[in-house]
Amino acid sequence: MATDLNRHAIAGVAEVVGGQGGLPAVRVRGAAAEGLVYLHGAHVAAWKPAGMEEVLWMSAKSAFEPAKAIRGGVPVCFPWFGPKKDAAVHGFARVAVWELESIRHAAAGVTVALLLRSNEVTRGMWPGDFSLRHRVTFGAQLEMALELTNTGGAALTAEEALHTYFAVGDVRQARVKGLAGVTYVDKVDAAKQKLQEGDITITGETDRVYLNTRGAVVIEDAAKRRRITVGKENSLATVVWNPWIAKAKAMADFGDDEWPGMICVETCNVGPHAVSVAAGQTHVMTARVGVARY
Ligand code: TA6
Repeated sequence: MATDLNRHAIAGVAEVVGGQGGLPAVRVRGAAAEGLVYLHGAHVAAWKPAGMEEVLWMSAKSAFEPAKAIRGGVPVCFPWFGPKKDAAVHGFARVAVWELESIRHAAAGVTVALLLRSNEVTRGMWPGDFSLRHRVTFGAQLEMALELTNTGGAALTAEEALHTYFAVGDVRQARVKGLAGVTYVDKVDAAKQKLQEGDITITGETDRVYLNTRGAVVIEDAAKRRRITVGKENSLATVVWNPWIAKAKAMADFGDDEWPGMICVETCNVGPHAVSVAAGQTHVMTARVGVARY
């Protein structure tokens, strides 16, 4: 399979390889960055800008199996977010096999485009007719554009999230800046709505959906002395998550001692911000990640 897909390869820059579990993935080794994205779930699993350490976190316990989501990197959550009766948590997109549409090499970096289209299987789980393109550019920045086109005859409404796991030296020393004054749903306190005062610090299980926020967020990682900036376009919600001790222990694909090394900052349109797309229209949600030492 990888050899057939290598018609898209760019010599010395991008090739399709057998990744973990034998799952096909595009490995990028560009001048500006290295990266890896699986066709399974269009799942970005690595991004390492030149001269920097890896920015994305991956669990050493992650499964790499067709029916399971990869733990870490950037799960694509669509067309729903969170649990759903008799269906996969966070939707079916992250456990589907996406088509490799193209690989392009330009000044900004190497862009890999993957495509998921509705079919009778997806319609059995969710009625929308759609094409979903995940356009990932591995460069000095990591840019991820999720392009949702309504290919049906009626409006559709969907939730979507780029559920990004960032690597930090110690989450207990990290701060998340940029959400002060924003209202959030606290999912570890009966979904109460609260107001964020100052920077976010992680002192226990943290699972918050920040509402009506378009701004960039900065993860200040004191342990690694680096700042990760997460900018976005056409996204009205940002989720911040760390499972802490008990929840990490409860997940088979998450090492008991891994939780201090990660934090999720998720670019999304979920809950009241689910996106509605008219027939024939396209909505593009973009996340743009940068990293710098300080
Ligand atoms: O985005 C945070 C969250 O919704 C948490 O509630 C937690 O469930 C996390 O996603 C991971 O979900 P997953 O299905 O990947 O284990």
